[in-house]
Amino acid sequence: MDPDWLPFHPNPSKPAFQVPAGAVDAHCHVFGPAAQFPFSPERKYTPCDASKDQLFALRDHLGFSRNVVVQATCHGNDNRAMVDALLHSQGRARGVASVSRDVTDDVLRAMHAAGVRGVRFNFLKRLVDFTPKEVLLEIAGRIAPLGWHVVVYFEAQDLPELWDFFTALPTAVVVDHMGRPDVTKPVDGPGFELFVRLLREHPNVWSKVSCPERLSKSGPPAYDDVVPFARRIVETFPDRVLWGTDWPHPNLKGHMPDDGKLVDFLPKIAVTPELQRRLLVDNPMRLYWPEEN
Ligand code: 0GY
Repeated sequence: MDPDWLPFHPNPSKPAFQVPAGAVDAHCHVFGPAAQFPFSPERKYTPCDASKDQLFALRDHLGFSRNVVVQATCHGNDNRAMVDALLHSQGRARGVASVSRDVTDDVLRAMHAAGVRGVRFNFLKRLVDFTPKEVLLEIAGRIAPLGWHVVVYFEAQDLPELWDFFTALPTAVVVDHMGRPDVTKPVDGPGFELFVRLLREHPNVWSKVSCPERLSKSGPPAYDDVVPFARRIVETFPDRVLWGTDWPHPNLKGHMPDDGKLVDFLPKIAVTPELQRRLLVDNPMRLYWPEEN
């Protein structure tokens, strides 16, 4: 099937910003190759193939040391492509899986051995069909004893309805892309304030400050309208923020970012070497490679 979104940038620039030694790209994906790892029949979009070798080449090109490979909806609950990437990473990749309530303990243990450290719950109606909250809570209860966390992806307008569910989760909770704020609204307005309150009142909640290319209305390469939002989260919660490229930028309409320019966005949202080290090294290492701390 032809891809129904843009192909990833064929030749990303070399970033001007040099990431600190040991930096982790904590949100990226692998897709297919479809001939080996077919996409889910229930998927809402069909991506391009984006292989582990291409991901590892990008990691090296951008100056990163490690990856966190996040299961995306186009592969459903079939985690084989992601796990295959972890197994071929020489310990330099960890993963976040999607599972159903009938996943067996043996499968969870095998994924743990491969490097999986979390499950992802996706609440975007354009990406997934509805799963009852009690099913998700049951899954969270199953993965908690493994020391895993839950990654959640939702849109800002759904936070009030999801609040009680998120705050009942028994694990660390990592929010994708700052809960997708409306960046045309004030950074200190009620919408984003609610998200800040979630992190302030719940020390187990973390945020990825990634994906300016999805959130921006002012557009590339500066993504200026996203800066105050990401900067506020980085400076208020410096020990609970993560960043990732989101390569290969699935399901992105409009423009395809140059990954080198995305890396050059980093010093605008983490403005000191100390904040940059926490965001790119200390925090992801604590969550995904705690045994090395
Ligand atoms: C992302 C964003 C998107 C896609 C998915 O799992 C997915 O399919 O997360 C999106 O469409 O906003 O983080 O990869």
